[in-house]
Amino acid sequence: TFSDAEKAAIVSILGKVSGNVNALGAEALERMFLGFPHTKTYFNHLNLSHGSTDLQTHGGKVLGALVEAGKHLDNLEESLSKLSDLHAYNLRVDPGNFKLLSHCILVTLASHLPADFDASTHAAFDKFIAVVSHHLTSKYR
Ligand code: ZNH
Repeated sequence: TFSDAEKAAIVSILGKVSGNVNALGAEALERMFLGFPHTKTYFNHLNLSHGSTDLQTHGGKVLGALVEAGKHLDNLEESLSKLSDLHAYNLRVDPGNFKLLSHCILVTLASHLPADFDASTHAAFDKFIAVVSHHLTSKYR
């Protein structure tokens, strides 16, 4: 659970992300695919080259899901339940990959919003992505 200060920091960052989810999401994915090439194996059916529509669309879905999650900070488990089913039962993404994508999202947002990413905002946003990732990987058997 999040403190009031953490909630304020998370909501503030997401407010600045929400108008630009495709581009920021594509950048985060591109950082993941370049830094950790094995993560590309889940996306054989997409065009992962720089600037592709697929990268923009999928990146927008991932960051859009975070923006949506930010509206349910007191109720993340339930609000992420469908997405959790998808990742656990259908996509079967190795849970270790969530740490890699989380890192790349954090770096992307920090580099685009440098004035916002003081240490406490960094910590709050890192915690937020970790909690989301926890819920998305909680149904694996
Ligand atoms: Zn994921 C999908 C989110 C992580 C892989 N995803 C997805 C979607 C979303 C997401 C929203 C869409 C769904 C629908 O359509 O319905 N993810 C997410 C988030 C996260 C994630 C939020 C964190 C934080 N994923 C992840 C990882 C991976 C993945 C880590 C690997 C590496 N996903 C995926 C896939 C898919 C998805 C493969 C499918 C795609 C297509 O389109 O096909």
